Amino acid sequence: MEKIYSRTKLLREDMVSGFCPGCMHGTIFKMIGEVLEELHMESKVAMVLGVGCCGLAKEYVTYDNTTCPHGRGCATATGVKRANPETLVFTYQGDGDLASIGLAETMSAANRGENFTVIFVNNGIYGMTGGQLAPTTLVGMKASTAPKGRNPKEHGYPMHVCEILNQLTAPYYLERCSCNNPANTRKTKAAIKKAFQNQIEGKGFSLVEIVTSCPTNWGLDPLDALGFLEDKMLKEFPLGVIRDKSKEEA
Ligand SMILES: Cc1ncc(C[n+]2csc(CCOP(=O)(O)OP(=O)(O)O)c2C)c(N)n1
Repeated sequence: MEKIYSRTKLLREDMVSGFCPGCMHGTIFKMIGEVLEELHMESKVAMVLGVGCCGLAKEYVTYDNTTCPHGRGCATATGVKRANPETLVFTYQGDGDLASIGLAETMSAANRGENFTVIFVNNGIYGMTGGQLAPTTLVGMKASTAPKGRNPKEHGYPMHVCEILNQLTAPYYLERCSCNNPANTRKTKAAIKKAFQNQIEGKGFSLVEIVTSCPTNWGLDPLDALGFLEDKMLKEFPLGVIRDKSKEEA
């Protein structure tokens, strides 16, 4: 019989997923592992982890990684990449990490066009610490720090990271994806691969935003959370390529 699928070797075999039902981190780690194998970068990669559920990736992967203080992913990745230009460096960060406490680091690294990749997992909430309001929380969406829902007068509006970074000159590639269905999951994998290839070719800063669900902190079961993601999150955060400088070069 023809073998049509092999599990990526870049995920530990002795670990069982500890993520909540309906969480999409496991799917994303799997795709990252597959892409690294397809690009033959298994031994030439360094992942820089944010703090939060995202940071739990270190428990599951077999490749080099480091965790940095909350929000400092892009600052740390700048150092790792500049010191090791041949290494494929990427950050893996949540919305609280990247867009709240780490906004300055993210903007500054993007503005400098640093040659690394950012995987930005947007679940609209602070996951690990119990569902506090994040910069990406939707208007009206409840959070533990906004029990009546996000009120723009008090909390401002959801922040669109890709669109904000698109105001800068330097970023090379910005795409927003999701893992809500198989077709979009495949597109996410293609976006991650493209972002890594850009880095290998020395093109500069790429960011792939992945809109995901957090059933536990949204207070929904996994299926309802998927419905919320599709009906509400993807309306606020429409999927697609926001910038691709390779198209301008062509
Ligand atoms: C300097 C600092 N401030 C606050 C915290 C507490 N903290 C840990 S994880 C987290 C939120 C993470 O949320 P997010 O980045 O959205 O990631 P997720 O858990 O949703 O993947 C916070 C505030 C910390 N560890 N360090």
